[in-house]
Amino acid sequence: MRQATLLFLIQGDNILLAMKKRGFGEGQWNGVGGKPEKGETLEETAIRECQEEIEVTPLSLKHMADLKFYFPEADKDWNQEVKVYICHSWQGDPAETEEMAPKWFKISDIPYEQMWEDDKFWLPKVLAGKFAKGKFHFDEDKKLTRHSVNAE
Ligand code: 6U4
Repeated sequence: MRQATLLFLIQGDNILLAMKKRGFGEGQWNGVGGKPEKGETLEETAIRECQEEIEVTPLSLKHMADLKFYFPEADKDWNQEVKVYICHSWQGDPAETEEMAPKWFKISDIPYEQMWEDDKFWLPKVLAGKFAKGKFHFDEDKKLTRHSVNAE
């Protein structure tokens, strides 16, 4: 299964989400991230994708979740195992790029209805400081059909 990263900047009671302007998850708010390049560790991927997508360089990463996403059309290579990181210190100010448009939200006001449907099941746990492990199955319309989440 292919691997990918997802990273959220956190500042006090605020979380940085970014609107995906193209590609997988287009039109939804999410963290920043993507697939590793050859020879890269996943932490390096998380840092590079953050630089590329919102022009911010993370200075510290905390690994907070391991999520597996399954889609029915295996040939499309959408199935992925995603490592989620949060970041409390970084260099640079979030800026819009071709791929993503960043925006700060109150943690109490996260727009779950405009995000991947799985997010509401695991992101609150991560934001409460728990490490989450989850499996999520989607149908052809990218609707969630079943899931399981463990958090400790
Ligand atoms: P490229 O090759 O850059 O065009 P792109 O279509 O931008 O690919 P990719 O694979 O780089 O997408 O990144 C997908 C991003 O979406 C990763 O950060 C992981 C994240 N992601 C995938 N499925 C998700 C899901 N169900 N819930 C979620 N994030 C998901 O919150």
